[in-house]
This record gives sequence, structure tokens and C-alpha cells, in this order.
Amino acid sequence: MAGADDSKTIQIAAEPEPVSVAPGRTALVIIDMQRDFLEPGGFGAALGNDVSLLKAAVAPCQAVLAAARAAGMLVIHTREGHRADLSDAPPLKVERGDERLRIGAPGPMGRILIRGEAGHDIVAELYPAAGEPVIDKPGKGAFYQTDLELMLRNRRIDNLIVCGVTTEVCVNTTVREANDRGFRCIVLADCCASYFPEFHEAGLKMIKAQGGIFGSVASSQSFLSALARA
Ligand code: C5J
Repeated sequence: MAGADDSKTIQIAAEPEPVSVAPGRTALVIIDMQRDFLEPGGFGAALGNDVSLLKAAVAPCQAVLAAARAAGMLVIHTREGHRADLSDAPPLKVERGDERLRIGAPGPMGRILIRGEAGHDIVAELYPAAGEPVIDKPGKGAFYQTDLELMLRNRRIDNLIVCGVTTEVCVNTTVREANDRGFRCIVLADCCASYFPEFHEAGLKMIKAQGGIFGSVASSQSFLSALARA
């Protein structure tokens, strides 16, 4: 597909204020919409969470993904997970919680949070299209020990539309990493979710506080309307 035109800008209604971005200089980044987090039997559920809370973000993400693809925007997916031998997993992370439910333990969808296992894969509704980069990350932030920054710089991307789970963990960590590297983040609130609704709300507030200290927060509809007007 041809890339988006980077000479035109769209204006997205957002908080703390509207943001103008060129679609050709903007990537949609969908964080960790993996079966291990969203479906029963995965890592999220193993930690005792109600995974159904994350499902609400799937339909808005689908609409945003379709629109970004139609506009020719770069779409990047991330997955949190580890090598089968756990050599890239800090022992501190692996040893957390009940040992039968830890990273690498056998679960209903294969070994929990291990690359290549069914649970590690992205949910069917948001499955990457051929050619869309998938970043396998060992940490919470998508920039940590990955080639995401290199990929964005090579494509002259300045702005990230951020969706995914969970709002206060991998979404927030990635947005903070991106902000420190000079990328403008626009987080789509209804395309993110948390096992803890109050953390979702707080995570969004932290991003847009103090004049947008880490980025901006918008709705999926604001983004879709901005693209439709273009
Ligand atoms: C967590 C994530 N919550 N993707 N991972 O462990 O937010």
C-alpha cells in the first residue's frame, strides 16, 4: 500500500488541546493486544485479573486499525513475551507470584508469555496484516531492547497514535519512553484498557496532565473524524 501523504495534516480533538499531525509522519502503535492478556487462561488471568475488562478496547481498536490502514499509515503491533529458555526474562519478573502460573509455566494456551505459543499471539480481531511490523518486547516499554525507535526514525515518524493494554503498564511505559525520545503521543482512551478501571483513568490523566506532560489523550471517534475530514 502507498504510504500516507506527509505534506497534509489532520487536526485531532484531544486533551489538553487539539493536535495537528501529518498522517505520513504518524504511526499507529497497538500495544500487546495478545491472547495472554485478553483471553481466559493467559497471563492476565493467571495473575487473578478479570480479562473481560480488556475486551471493551477491541472494537474501537478494530475501527482505528481499519482507518489507519485505509489512510496508508504505518501500523506497528507489539507483543510482550520471552524466549522459550527465558534467557531474556529477568529472574525478578519470572519469580513473581504463584509458581504454577508464572511466565514460562504451562497454561491452557501454551507456556505463559512465551514467544511462539498460542497465548502470546495477537487476538484474531486485530491480527497484523502482511508487512505490518510486529515488535517482540521483553519489557513493558516497547522501546526497551527492541528496534522500534530505529524503525520509526527510518520512516521519519514523529507522532504515535497509541492503543492497547494495559493503560497503566505497557501503554504508559511506552508513552513515557516515546516522549523522552521526542515522539508526540496521542493515546486513544477507549482503545486502551486495564484490569483496574481506576488505573485506566489515572493512567490517562497522568499522560495529559500539566499541559500534556507525556502526550495527549483523544477518543477513537476524534481520530476517525479527523481522518474522515482529510
Ligand atoms: C502487563 C502489559 N500488564 N502489556 N503487560 O503485564 O501491560
